[in-house]
Amino acid sequence: MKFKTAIKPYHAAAGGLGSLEATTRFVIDSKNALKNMRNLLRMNKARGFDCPGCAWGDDNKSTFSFCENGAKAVTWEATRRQIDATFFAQHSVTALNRQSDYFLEYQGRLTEPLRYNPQTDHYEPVSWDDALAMIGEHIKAMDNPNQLELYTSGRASNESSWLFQLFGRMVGTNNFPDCSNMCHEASGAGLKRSIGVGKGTIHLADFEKADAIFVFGQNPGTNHPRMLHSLRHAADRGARIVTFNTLRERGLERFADPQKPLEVVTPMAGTISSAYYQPNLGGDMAAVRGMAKALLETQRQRLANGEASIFDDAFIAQHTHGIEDWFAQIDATDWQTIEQQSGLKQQQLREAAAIWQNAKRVICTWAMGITQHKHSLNTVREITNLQLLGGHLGKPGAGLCPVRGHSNVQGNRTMGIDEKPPVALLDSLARHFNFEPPREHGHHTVEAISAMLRDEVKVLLALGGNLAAAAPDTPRTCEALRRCGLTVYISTKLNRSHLMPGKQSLILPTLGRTEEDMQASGRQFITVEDSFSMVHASEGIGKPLAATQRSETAIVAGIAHATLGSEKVDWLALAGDYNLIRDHIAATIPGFQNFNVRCEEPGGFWLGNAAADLRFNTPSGKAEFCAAALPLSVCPETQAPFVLQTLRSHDQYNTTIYGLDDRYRGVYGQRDVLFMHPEDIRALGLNDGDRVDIETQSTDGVQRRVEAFRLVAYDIPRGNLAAYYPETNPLVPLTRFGDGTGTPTSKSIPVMITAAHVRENQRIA
Ligand SMILES: Nc1nc2c(c(=O)[nH]1)N[C@H]1C(S)=C(S)[C@@H](COP(=O)(O)OP(=O)(O)OC[C@H]3O[C@@H](n4cnc5c(=O)[nH]c(N)nc54)[C@H](O)[C@@H]3O)O[C@H]1N2
Ligand SMILES: Nc1nc2c(c(=O)[nH]1)N[C@H]1C(S)=C(S)[C@@H](COP(=O)(O)OP(=O)(O)OC[C@H]3O[C@@H](n4cnc5c(=O)[nH]c(N)nc54)[C@H](O)[C@@H]3O)O[C@H]1N2
Ligand SMILES: [Mo]
Repeated sequence: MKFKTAIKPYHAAAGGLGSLEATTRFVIDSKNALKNMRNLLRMNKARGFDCPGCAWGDDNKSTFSFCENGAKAVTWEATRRQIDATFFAQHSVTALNRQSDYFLEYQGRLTEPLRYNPQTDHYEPVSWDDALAMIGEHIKAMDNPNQLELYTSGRASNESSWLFQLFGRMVGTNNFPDCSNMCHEASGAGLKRSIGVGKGTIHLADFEKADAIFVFGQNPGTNHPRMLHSLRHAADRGARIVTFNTLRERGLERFADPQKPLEVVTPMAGTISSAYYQPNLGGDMAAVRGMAKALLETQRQRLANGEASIFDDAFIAQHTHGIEDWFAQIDATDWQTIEQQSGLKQQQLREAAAIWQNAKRVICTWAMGITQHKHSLNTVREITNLQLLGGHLGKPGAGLCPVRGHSNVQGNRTMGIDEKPPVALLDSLARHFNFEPPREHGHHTVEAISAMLRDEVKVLLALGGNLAAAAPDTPRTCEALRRCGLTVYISTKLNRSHLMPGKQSLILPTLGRTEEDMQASGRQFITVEDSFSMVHASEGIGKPLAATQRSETAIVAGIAHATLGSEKVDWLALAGDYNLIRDHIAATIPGFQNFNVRCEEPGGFWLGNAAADLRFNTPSGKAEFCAAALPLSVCPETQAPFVLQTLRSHDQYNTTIYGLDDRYRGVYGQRDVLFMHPEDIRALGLNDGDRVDIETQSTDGVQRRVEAFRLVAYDIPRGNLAAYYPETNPLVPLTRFGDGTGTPTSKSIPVMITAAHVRENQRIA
């Protein structure tokens, strides 16, 4: 495949005509244009399927609620291209491994179960019965239940993930590594400690009432495009949008609604951010501390002058604990450290603090720019501190909003995909099913990979996802996967992980969310939970490509039946009627009483959030201020000249690469680029467009290096760099992860840059 490469700064607003053009191009390329147009019209509607893109909520008001990247997700899944045994007979695993991630998924949908043959190095067809029996035998042959790892990627439904955790626990393990371990773990863990629930506290409608919205470390123009509608409406009615982002991101500057014809054809785009700050990578905790310091200074002056308080003193007194310790910590933090770590001037932080102070209702949102650092947990807690100070919790138009990634990643955790399960969950499973679930904590993703490297993993079951490309330290992760006894991938499309087979390996082809799911009792729907704790039904409409594809729920039930039989649970009956699974969920998971009945509610039902009701499940029974000191440095342990973040382009969904453009950043036809400040390029004696090698500054003796990336001069603070994930995952050490989270530090990698000795024409596109 040949692509035309170019670097051309994008001057239009995000959304608009560019977005419509791209949507049309993807729908047509899917080879299924008519069906996909119909799909898009049914998406996120009362009787349709939930968008398999991001976890943003639906307002259920607009009749035409999809975005460009949701359209890509749907058309990518609902393609007519397919691969079967003939394809795998033609291509060995070694040969496929030379292809790009884009090539692998572009080949189309997996349609039949496949088994790896190590003698021939090819995947070969296997019957469902043989595949499931083989998994059951491998699991039964383990000498310890913790030799099993059950990985979940956040697209899996509530029904399939609930069944998956029950199965794992009945085998006897809590080894549930999941994509969330690499994603929003710091949000869950930080919020849990501060306010007693690890979820956001707001409703989608709160965006209509906020006076100020602070957006930390996220790029909604690409990753949550429907969020731009909420931000745009808020900005239009005069709310202040304050952005903290290391990069200048187009979507956070200007946005034209692609669903409003006038905005598409005229320059009617709206400004999003009224203030835009570009902190150093990892500098947000210092930035928020600086805002708090400015506010505390103002407060003291006002009180000395006999003026009114700028804090919500009644809220603080009634609902919080520990503010004095935090104030002492603020006093102990000097402006010099704040400026040095955040990379922002005292004046800028005072300005941001003034916006906060003048707003009656404040929302803070954040994503990976906050959660993928060493000190992420404390950064989430510092943002929470700020919100508590103003009583911005439990009232309309205010609150905390970690913007989740995968469309059901929050639901997976609610269903018990958790390597550190709450005792109450285990107790209720024990009661309801009359068995003794394991009590010791299991492995998170990095621990699971380490266990594989120690040859401790006999069976890896992967409910979706692509560990080989998504996890850090690519060569070591790939080696880890190859060391497993049996790897089992429940997948829609071919990906890198399948090409890193364990000693034995199976690929099980699954239906996607857009497709009709027929079981013994008839047509089924599944449920998902969005970032706002709204649970709703999703029903696929497309005809499956092949009768040999099975639903995720049916596959999990089949594995469980082959391993455990039907003595304690009639797994196959559950797969025959998902209402039965939902009855068990209602009986074992809090908030799901009457689940089946409530699935009928248009737009779904709200799970509730104790903290939003000002009930705090913390040791003090109140919201806890966190008095943590700033980290010693934003990228600890090393003195590297540069800090690199790994992020998403506009044409990708995590490890799924839809295309090679990153329109809003002006990159076309290529992904091996490195964004750098023009002065830094000059200081290295290089030019925009030169090729460089990137090497991680090592603290463990392992060399981590990628080669021949093209320099792109960009609006980014000096000393900070950005490049795309997953191409740069070989640079992310497995051994460096967030304190208290285990999340790889994908947004703060200490690196060195050297000129590459490769000429442009020697490179393969
Ligand atoms: N189309 C599409 N949608 C997606 C995804 C996708 O790949 N494609 N992925 C889904 C998933 S799983 C997730 S988790 C989300 C991810 O959503 P995002 O978090 O928006 O994803 P990233 O591309 O990692 O972007 C990180 C953003 O934070 C900024 N940033 C990085 N480090 C820092 C920092 O230290 N401080 C500050 N202030 N800013 C920083 C970057 O410049 C960038 O704008 O999106 C979900 N939605
Ligand atoms: N360097 C770096 N690494 C990162 C990140 C980063 O920002 N930088 N981000 C991290 C984050 S936030 C996340 S969430 C993880 C993502 O990690 P994963 O969730 O493991 O990866 P995905 O790329 O989302 O998984 C894509 C695969 O899922 C399968 N799939 C797609 N749809 C379905 C479905 O409906 N059912 C099933 N069973 N399978 C399906 C397809 O086969 C596809 O190839 O990556 C993390 N890794
Ligand atoms: Mo994520």
